[in-house]
Amino acid sequence: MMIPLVPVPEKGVGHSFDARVSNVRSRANWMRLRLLKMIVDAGQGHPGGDLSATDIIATLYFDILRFDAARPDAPERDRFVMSKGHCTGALYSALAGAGYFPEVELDSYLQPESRLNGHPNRTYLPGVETNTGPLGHGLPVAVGIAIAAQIDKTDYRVFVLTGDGELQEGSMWEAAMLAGHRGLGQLTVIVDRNRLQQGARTEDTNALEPLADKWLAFGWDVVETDGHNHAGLLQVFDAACLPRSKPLCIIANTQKGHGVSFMEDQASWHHGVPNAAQYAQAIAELEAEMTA
Ligand SMILES: Cc1ncc(C[n+]2csc(CCOP(=O)(O)OP(=O)(O)O)c2C)c(N)n1
Ligand SMILES: [Mg+2]
Repeated sequence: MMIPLVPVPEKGVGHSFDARVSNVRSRANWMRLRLLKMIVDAGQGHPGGDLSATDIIATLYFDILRFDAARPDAPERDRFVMSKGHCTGALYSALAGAGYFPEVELDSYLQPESRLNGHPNRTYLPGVETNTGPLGHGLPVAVGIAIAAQIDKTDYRVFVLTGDGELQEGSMWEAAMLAGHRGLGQLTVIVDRNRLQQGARTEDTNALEPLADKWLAFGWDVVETDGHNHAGLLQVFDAACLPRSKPLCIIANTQKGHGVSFMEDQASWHHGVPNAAQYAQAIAELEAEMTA
């Protein structure tokens, strides 16, 4: 099945707020359809975490981030680091939609010799900032990138998307402490707060709460938002792009599997592949969402 790119206005600047919301909404819906097809075709994937992150990533790639897909190494580009590197369905569909490589290449997801590995690899694929997949690596690298920006007095921004289960890695807090100490105002972390990790709830496994207080104690600003509300995400990201003297943590309250009813808030869909009937239901639900 070919899922066409929805014709939408170009990125945020110069468009009304309503047009920006509508653009991100269309793109997120397209990403959901596209990443589910990738997972079904590949016979494997992480649909739960892909779908919880989709609205955040769509807002960044199709409105907020400044980049030129034809020049993926342009020094002035904003950086996006996918610290929750297992969610490549969401990342690759956004990169293809943003023009980093042809959409048709998404069909090679997880196939032998494909550039579209289960975990993103910057040496293979344009647009991938750093290799991730082992949890706890993306934020430390992003802090290094933001320190370089601070030293070089350049104005690019660094955005990092982390899972909430990923915050059980000690390396994340070591990096957070340094970012607070250095006052890395160009750095923004978004926590995909879906409250599930691989097989269980975060709070039953190794509780994170009070999560906002932890970031505050490490010298960060913190804001909480609904990670599926495109208008709210745009407002929070617009504010995040203003000059700051501290790093910012956005706790985005999300739902694993969001947008596909039988996957929502189910640990069992961390991994998983819909069967034919489930896939048909998922497509029907997502298409209905766009015509609602
Ligand atoms: C260091 C490390 N340990 C274990 C894993 C296996 N693993 C992949 S995803 C995952 C759960 C991650 O949960 P979370 O960060 O909350 O991601 P999300 O809910 O967004 O999928 C685990 C344990 C890994 N990739 N890296
Ligand atoms: Mg999680």
